[in-house]
Amino acid sequence: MATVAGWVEAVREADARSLARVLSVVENRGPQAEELLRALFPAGGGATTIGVTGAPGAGKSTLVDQLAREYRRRQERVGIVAVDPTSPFSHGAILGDRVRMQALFGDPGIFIRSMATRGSLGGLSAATADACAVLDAAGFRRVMIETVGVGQGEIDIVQLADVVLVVLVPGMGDDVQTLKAGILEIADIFVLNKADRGADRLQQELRAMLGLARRADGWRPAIVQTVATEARGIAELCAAIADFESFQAAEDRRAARRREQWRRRLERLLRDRWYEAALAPHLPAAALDEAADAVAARRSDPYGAAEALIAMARRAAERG
Ligand SMILES: Nc1nc2c(ncn2[C@@H]2O[C@H](COP(=O)(O)OP(=O)(O)OP(=O)(O)O)[C@@H](O)[C@H]2O)c(=O)[nH]1
Ligand SMILES: [Mg+2]
Repeated sequence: MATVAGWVEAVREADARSLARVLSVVENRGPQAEELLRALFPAGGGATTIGVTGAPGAGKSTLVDQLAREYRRRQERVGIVAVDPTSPFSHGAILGDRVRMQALFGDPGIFIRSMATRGSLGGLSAATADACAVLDAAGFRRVMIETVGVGQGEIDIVQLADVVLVVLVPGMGDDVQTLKAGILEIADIFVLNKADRGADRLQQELRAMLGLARRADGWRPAIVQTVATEARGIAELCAAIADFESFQAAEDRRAARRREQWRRRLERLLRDRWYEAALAPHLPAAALDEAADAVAARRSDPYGAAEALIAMARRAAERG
């Protein structure tokens, strides 16, 4: 079955073991991965991709678990991609046990994939996007992505998700003042989890801060309090997600957001491809190292070094 046509068939049938194998092909970036993704692409686009990000330990996995179960109760098929760039060893523990058990014990409406941490964050984010594309093509109507909001992670989720949930926790250094500027802007919905510790003050502060900002699309991010461990606030969170989906459905906002996401991803793809096709083959293996040495020793500056490398590659290409 190790042909692309076979893989495509397996994705259509969406049985867990075949899906896992297909995702490994994609994740390992094997020679068939691109062909496979191209073959699957036309079947995608039907999923609502929900990104869940927040600080380590905020309760993201517990929330994803609860949301998944709520969507299952509503007969929606749920795919979950858990990205954990910080701890490659905790794969078994990434998701809450309940939904994992439900998947293990044969509910074909739930599929869970943990992304291994290999290579760069950039590579990881491409692999995550591709994993979501596979689950989308496999007919999961809700595809949830859990990422820890460190470094670039939370920004990448914006490039991928139709809906972004930012999970905050009261009294965990998540004071609104200390929130990184970027994270306020990416949230379509704020989830104040661990509300059993009292989240009213955080909610007030957040609301005050959001009142000052105005999003380009006019959406006012919802704020929902949850106690994920007790399934409290989950129905409200589903309702908030549905509200945002209705908002996006109007005036083709979702299409506009996706267009913008694809434009950026295409740009990145073009940059990579151009570098690989037009530049890298024409540079001697040592050229980049030598240039890095020179910049580190301050014998040249990075901009000059980049220009020099491009000129070197051009000359080599002209010589054929
Ligand atoms: N008191 C309280 N504890 C919670 C709540 N939600 C989750 N927790 C606990 O917080 C801890 C972390 O929960 P996780 O769901 O693993 O958090 P996470 O954000 O996925 O963590 P990482 O993936 O490691 O970043 C666990 O011990 C949960 O039981 C909540 O609403 N209230
Ligand atoms: Mg987690």
